[in-house]
Amino acid sequence: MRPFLRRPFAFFCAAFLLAVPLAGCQTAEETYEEVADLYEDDDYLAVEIEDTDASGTVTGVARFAYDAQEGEAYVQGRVTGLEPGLHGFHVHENGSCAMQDGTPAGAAGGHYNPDDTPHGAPDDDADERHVGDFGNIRANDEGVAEFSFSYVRDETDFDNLEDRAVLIHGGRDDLSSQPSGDAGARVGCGQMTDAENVYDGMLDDM
Ligand SMILES: [Cu+2]
Repeated sequence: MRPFLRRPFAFFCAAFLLAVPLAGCQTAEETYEEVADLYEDDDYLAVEIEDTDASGTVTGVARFAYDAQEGEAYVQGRVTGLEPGLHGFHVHENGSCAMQDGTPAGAAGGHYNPDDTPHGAPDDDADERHVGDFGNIRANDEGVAEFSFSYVRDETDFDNLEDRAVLIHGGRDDLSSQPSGDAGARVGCGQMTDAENVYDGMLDDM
């Protein structure tokens, strides 16, 4: 499954369901239910995103579930207080958002990259991207990013995301520059934890 296909298609179908009898929508609705199931119990990871410079502008929540059937990590989230446009979105090595050497969230370290592979796009082959590469999220004109996507990940790699930091950057990840996509400052950060530690109820309607 490629990013941004699964859920937006369900939205599309919902919007047109009343006007046009679309035979293909049955499948999309089933897929929607499948994804919702991933978040039914607390057996997934979640993160509360906070501003790294304590200005209080960037806040949000994201959750990561593993779809064993598809072999994919499924991600949903909502982050506000961003500049409009694309923002690099990664899992970094260390579960700390502390300032280090004058760098906000510097203590998070580099991208989570257990296999010592180059930085890449999140849907690149495993030897051409970091486990922590989740690409970009897009903020609208109001600075709100709502996202829902999935990427192929090994289940062990997924489990190892726990207790690491989820970072949102001020700029766009170009998905190729080494070692981290030239995505700019670390503007939002949070520690990946058990879902039961994070209130993510606002994502249930996504
Ligand atoms: Cu990053």
